[in-house]
Amino acid sequence: MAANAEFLAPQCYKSDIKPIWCPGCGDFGVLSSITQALSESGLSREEVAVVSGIGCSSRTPAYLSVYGFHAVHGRALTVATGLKVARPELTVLIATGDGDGFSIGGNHFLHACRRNTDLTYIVMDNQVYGMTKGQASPTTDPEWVEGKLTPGGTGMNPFQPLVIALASGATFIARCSSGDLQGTADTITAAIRHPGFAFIQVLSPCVTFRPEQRGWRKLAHPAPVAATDDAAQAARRLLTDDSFFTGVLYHNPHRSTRSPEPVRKVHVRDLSAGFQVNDLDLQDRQQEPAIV
Ligand SMILES: Cc1ncc(C[n+]2csc(CCOP(=O)(O)OP(=O)(O)O)c2C)c(N)n1
Ligand code: SF4
Ligand SMILES: [Mg+2]
Repeated sequence: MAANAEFLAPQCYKSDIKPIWCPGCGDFGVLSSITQALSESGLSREEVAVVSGIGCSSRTPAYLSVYGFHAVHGRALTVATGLKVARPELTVLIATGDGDGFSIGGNHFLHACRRNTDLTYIVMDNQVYGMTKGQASPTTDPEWVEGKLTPGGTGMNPFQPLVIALASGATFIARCSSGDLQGTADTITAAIRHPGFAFIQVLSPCVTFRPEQRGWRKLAHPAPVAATDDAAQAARRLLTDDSFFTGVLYHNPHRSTRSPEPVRKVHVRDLSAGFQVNDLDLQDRQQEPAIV
């Protein structure tokens, strides 16, 4: 807990807005785990920002009383990275979904892992686009035939977010189940403490478009071995696990994050000096043909 920090109960991090998620949606559990983790971390509301993209899961910032930013689809990580660089003293979390994070935002995922900026990236994975009413996402099983746009299944190899995070350079990789409130809260707390890019895939059922996912709660089970800091060992484990191992699966505290340079405060009137046109520029311009 930060020195002199006043203890805030999990409930204090919730806003007055009532979630409009479908009854039984896994995202309720993730919201509770986030507030529990913020309370356990002893952070004041002013010390935290939660950024999202677009989707049911991306509604999360509205339900919290910390700083929030609802970015455009697929761009949560870009906004969060910029925020962390400009305000390094803030604890920045990203709460988003598999469509937002791995499809339209997939490119940013790779480079956020490479940069290893000190962020906590929580992806509520329900293997579907919930908000737009049930299309396949990158993590969807290729044989799922209920998708509105893919009646014969996608036939495509599912995206493996944990393996991709490892290959791209993330230094903290975990999987949780939204049904395990305390386990997810503990993992988020550990991710907040980790000084680098922490990625958490939370299996969070979409009970409306993937009702069979209600069974995930029972399938999820703690990984039988502790987290490793050996990338080759982690790769072998991630490629062979049953997709329901939970807990921190890879943790490398040795690769340091690059701390952003302190932001230089420049007065607006001093900025104009950089834009002054000198005599040489003017002479060049006079010789340029006019553009009509
Ligand atoms: C540029 C753009 N393209 C498409 C959309 C439509 N859209 C809104 S949410 C969404 C998918 C969200 O899926 P996911 O991130 O998995 O969130 P979920 O609703 O499942 O939690 C899409 C395609 C959009 N809002 N903006
Ligand atoms: S559509 Fe699915 S993901 Fe969206 S709120 Fe309903 S259950 Fe949750
Ligand atoms: Mg989704």
